[in-house]
Amino acid sequence: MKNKHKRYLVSRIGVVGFGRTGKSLLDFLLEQKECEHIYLYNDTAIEAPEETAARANFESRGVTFITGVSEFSRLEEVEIIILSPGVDGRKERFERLREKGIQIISEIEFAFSFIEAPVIAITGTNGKSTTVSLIHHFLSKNGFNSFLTGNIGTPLISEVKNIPDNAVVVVEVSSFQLEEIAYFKPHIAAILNVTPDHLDRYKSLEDYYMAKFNIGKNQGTSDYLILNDDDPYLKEKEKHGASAFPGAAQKVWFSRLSPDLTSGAWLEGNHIHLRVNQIDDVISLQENPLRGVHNLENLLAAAAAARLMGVSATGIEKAVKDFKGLSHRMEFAGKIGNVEFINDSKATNVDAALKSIAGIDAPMVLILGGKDKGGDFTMLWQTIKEKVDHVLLVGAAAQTIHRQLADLDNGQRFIFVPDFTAAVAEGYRLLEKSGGVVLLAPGCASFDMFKNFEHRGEVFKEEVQKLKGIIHG
Ligand code: UMA
Ligand code: ADP
Repeated sequence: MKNKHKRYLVSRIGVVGFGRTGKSLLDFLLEQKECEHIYLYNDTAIEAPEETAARANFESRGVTFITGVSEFSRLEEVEIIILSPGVDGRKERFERLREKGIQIISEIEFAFSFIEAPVIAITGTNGKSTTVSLIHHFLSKNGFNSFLTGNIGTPLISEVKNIPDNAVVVVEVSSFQLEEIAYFKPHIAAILNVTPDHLDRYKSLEDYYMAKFNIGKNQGTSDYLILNDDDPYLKEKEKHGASAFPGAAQKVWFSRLSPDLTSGAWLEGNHIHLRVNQIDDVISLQENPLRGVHNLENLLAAAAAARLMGVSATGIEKAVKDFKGLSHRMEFAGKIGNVEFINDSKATNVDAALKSIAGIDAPMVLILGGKDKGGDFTMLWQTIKEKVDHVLLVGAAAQTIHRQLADLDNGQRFIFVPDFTAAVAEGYRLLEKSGGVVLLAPGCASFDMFKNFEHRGEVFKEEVQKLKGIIHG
């Protein structure tokens, strides 16, 4: 680990947010022993027993805690503030701090200043976790020392001290993490897609997309930016020529739908055709274990990134075969008779749900609903009409979704269910005779009924197993 710039280890530093990111930042700063005063600010009081224990531990090591919005102005005492991703640094209260000369950066910006190894950074509305996991797998299986971190669950800063210069860092980055970057410069970056999401945080879609485009802003001509040729917004941007995407990286386009790309990565039947740096390669997907059309897009982007990093096409092809899909993404959740249950709890926005539905060809019952993030459910209208026999509506957004899709309802397609026990039982009942798939692709966040999307997926799987027990005795 090096400190390339030395710029961020100042005497008085502030960390905002006492979640995974905040705690990892505090650990790191304390180990460095370079900052004289370390402050932790959190909007809400820290009260849960495991949290108070963590707080006491950090306090005993010299961290000053500031909690409660009324105490926010005490952050004026610091020189630099590092934000957790969940904290919106464009709010007026942070603007006021900037006006006083305080620099505000995100955790990935801070962490990056200690990394010498090449960084592969992946963003996009959907498919980030799957794609970074694929890249990490392709690299690891082919002799690279790969580190998988970021929004997928482990803050980059928590890995920094373990990353030797000869490693490769594969980092999933969200738009939140990209908002406050200054020098963050991945060697290979990708924008997988941009579709509406997080409209509870962004004023407009353009705002949200621009945060994602930040990923390439510091890239130079020897770096690469991988982009989705099938994404209407990205394609439209491309028409603006050199100014379309910030930064100077070489663009590598991938496409599931256009076999006529002249370079980049595209699908030819059951193969990926790669043409990067004028070299052609073909990768067979004959033994691709991943379900769903969207995963073909993730495979195209991941194969391009791994190839650019120097993994051979044969190496990628071998690695595809034994990739274990991630939990809660098109995950097989059980089978009762001829009814299969699929857990895509991570489909937390409308476009993800759309892709999940599109990937299934069987009589289908869809479980939709949860905490609404401002999504436009009318986008599902056509696909539901074509592919879904019944929609089970659950959770806080159930009425909103029903209102938006009411035209589709001939009185039979939509059914309100109170919880996941009822959803699983009803899904089974509806398909018992014909056979088919009960798909959990909620198109919403989980926080109305669950701790997170993992919790929701686990409950779904448990309910399937319970029902199986009841039916098979
Ligand atoms: N807090 C404030 N003020 C605020 C917001 C939050 O004080 O305005 C405090 C909360 O009280 C809490 C802490 O900040 O104590 C939580 O910080 P956080 O929300 O940034 O959560 P972390 O635990 O640090 O997790 C973050 C990411 N969370 C978010 O982006 C919301 C995790 O992504 C990520 O895995 C983790 O860092 C490690 O990098 C989760 C996520 O939902 C999975 N991401 C979104 C997504 O994937 O759609 C972007
Ligand atoms: P992210 O980390 O961006 O949330 P994941 O790989 O965890 O992405 O996938 C989340 C959900 O998004 C999946 O459950 C699936 O429904 C959907 N999805 C995955 N890849 C794509 C893609 N390339 N395009 C659209 N939807 C996708």
